[in-house]
Amino acid sequence: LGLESSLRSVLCRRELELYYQYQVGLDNGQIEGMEALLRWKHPEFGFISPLDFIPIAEETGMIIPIGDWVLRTACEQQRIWKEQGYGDFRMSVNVSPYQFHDEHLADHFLEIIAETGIEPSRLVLEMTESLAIHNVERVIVQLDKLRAYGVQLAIDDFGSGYASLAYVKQLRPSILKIDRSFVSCIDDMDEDCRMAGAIVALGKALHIHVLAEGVETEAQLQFLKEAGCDEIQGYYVNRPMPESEISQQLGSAG
Ligand code: G
Ligand code: G
Ligand code: MN
Ligand code: NA
Repeated sequence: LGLESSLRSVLCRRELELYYQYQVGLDNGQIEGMEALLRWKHPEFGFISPLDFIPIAEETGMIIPIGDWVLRTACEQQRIWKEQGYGDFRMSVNVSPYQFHDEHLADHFLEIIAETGIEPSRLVLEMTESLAIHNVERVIVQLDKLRAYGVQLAIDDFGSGYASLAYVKQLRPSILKIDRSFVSCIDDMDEDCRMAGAIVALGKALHIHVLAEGVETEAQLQFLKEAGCDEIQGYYVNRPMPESEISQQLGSAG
């Protein structure tokens, strides 16, 4: 209950911050995208993980203003980095299926996109395969509308949840993110690591970009590269970092 009431004032108290993590091309080593990852700096409890407060935000409806804040902040940041000459990489924003309960979500997102000046095709919405998608038809209508403007969809944690191939066919993602459970086991060369290769093959067959998340070792990187995976993201490349640190790195890489 304590968390719930402080979550209500989290935006006006400016306690939320976005961290960013690179998504790097395996063929060129370039930054192709950034994932925006939400952090809550609670004055009393310190950092609270989105795993702990997003479910409360979903139950209380706070996910709507918080989701809007995340989208606006991330899109603005993409435009700023582009203007600074740091690159025109994609910006990935995590969205909750609950946000799609609002049937005007697409129009609303398009407004935010227009206001921030990001090129719609540079925005990727990351959505986890989830049972919370009660009304798939409604989600598809919203996604189709956004897609008409060029906004991309990534299926997050792919392979770990409830996604069937029918779901992939319906939602038409442009990116599949291999769940990190299929990446961490590459080191052991056990059965599970064949899943990563299988998802890459699926992506190739369906012309969907494949990104492996949670890459922590050189061995994982090499395995994924040989499998033909398009991009990686993970501690091996960088930890999620605040805007100031990313800007510093981008500036000195120039
Ligand atoms: O970065 P971290 O490990 O703390 O993220 C934990 C989980 O929280 C991940 O599943 C991630 O997708 C989710 N998450 C991070 N940022 C956001 C956000 O802005 N919105 C939503 N809905 N989920 C997020
Ligand atoms: O579910 P989603 O993919 O949006 O969440 C990404 C989560 O994974 C974030 O919490 C982020 O901090 C975390 N993460 C990013 N890279 C790594 C990694 O290499 N290893 C592990 N264990 N977690 C990672
Ligand atoms: Mn994600
Ligand atoms: Na993920």
